[in-house]
Amino acid sequence: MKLKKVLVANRGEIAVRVIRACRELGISTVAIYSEVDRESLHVQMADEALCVGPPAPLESYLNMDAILAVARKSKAQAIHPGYGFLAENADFARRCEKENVIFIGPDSRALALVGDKVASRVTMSRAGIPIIPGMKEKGSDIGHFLAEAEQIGYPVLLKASAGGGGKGMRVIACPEELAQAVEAGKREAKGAFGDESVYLEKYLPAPRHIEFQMLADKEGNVVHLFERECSIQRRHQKIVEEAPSVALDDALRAEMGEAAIAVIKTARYTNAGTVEFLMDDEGHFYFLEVNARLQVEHPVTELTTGVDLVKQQIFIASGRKLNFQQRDVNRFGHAIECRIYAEDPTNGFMPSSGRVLFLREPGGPGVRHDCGIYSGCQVPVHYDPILSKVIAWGIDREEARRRMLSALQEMVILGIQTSVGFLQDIVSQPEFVAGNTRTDFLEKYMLPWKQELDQDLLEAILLGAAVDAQGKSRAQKEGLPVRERKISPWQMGGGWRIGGL
Ligand code: MV4
Repeated sequence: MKLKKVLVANRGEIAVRVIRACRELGISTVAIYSEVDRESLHVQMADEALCVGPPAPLESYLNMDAILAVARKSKAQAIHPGYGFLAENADFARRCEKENVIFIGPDSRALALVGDKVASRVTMSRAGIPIIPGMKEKGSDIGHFLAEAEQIGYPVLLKASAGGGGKGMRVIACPEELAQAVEAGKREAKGAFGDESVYLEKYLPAPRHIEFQMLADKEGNVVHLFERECSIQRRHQKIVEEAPSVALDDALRAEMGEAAIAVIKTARYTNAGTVEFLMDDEGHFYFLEVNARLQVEHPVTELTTGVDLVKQQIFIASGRKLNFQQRDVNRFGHAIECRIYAEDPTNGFMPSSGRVLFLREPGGPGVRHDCGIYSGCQVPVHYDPILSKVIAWGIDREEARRRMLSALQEMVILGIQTSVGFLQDIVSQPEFVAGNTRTDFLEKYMLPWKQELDQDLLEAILLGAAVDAQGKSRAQKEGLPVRERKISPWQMGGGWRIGGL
């Protein structure tokens, strides 16, 4: 079936990314937005846009009734959920199935299976896929946990079965710590996922996080598009990702790729997905979980394989067979992605919000900028603070890294705090240059962090302040009110509106 209209159930840079893919395919798009996102970039870029509610995510981007009502009203045939929000929600996928709207993602059955960590550990282990040693059922009473921990061997890691992304995780070093950790973990899991089931795994110190990008059509054809390494994370938020991983050779890559295909086939999973593994320094790898969505870091795979993942998602959802096989998939060069967050790395990564007074986007050979903001836009406090992603491609890792550094140096965002300076420092670290990117990278080499005020940065700040002051004094001279929203060319540059919006 050829899709004519797709509802994009997300905001920010990923909504923009999906809208672009649709436009390229001649599919018209319907954006949804909350009351604070009326002027957001994704709203401006879509063909139609409808408000789904107040700023709180539960009342807007997570509001299934409102979103499905927009789908009906706009006659959209399919919904692309992006990442986060409803992307991995089996109930939402089921509701779409009931209402005959295509959910661009796996079906509700596959979503429910991969969303249950214990169930997928059992399923994958039966299929011969290596899993981290540990429990294959949800823990019951404290005696049960104690016996299992004894068998696994301390330290153990407590995880939420409904979780993912590290929420509710606790390292337990000895039996004395167990009871309290289990109680706290259950409470946290209940609060975060509405499900208090927890279980224990062997704790692996400082593993590498390696994930395989997968595509599976509805006829059972499955391919992998090689791996990404995403070991540089802060509180389970990835910050820098790359492809390929420096830790794999071709033999290990092929072996893990085979295992990843087996995971997807075992789960009878369709559409785009990611199979996550943890790997220790001896090259032992273990299946961790399936991420049932388009991932934030998908562009590093796109730049190294040439496959447009969003277009593939749309093709698969419309029932098309994959038009290439595993042997047709090639890798070329190296890609690195840095996530630009609205947060203050000098102040505990406090989220920053407000008006973007000025944006200069990075460019040049091999540089891609997936961006959800513009000069003059408002960054609300209510959502994930990701503003944009800079992705650099090079013939090898060092060329990609230098292009990344250059791109981050070009980039200017005035008006809010961002992670741009912090990222410049990460990709300049000797340990990053050497590829020593374990999950403990940030705490080991980067924290606490202070911005070094070099001459260029100082000049940029002074220029910004001067221009702002000039705008204010002119406003005063001309008898205009000096408002809280400061008058400056930065703001005027972005203060335009598209007619009708
Ligand atoms: C682990 C682990 C060590 N041992 N499991 C973090 C997020 C979630 N998806 C799984 N995570 C981990 N699971 C065992 N048995 C360490 C982590 C982990 C981690 C994994 C990948 C990247 C960054 C990380 C940071 C802290 C902990």
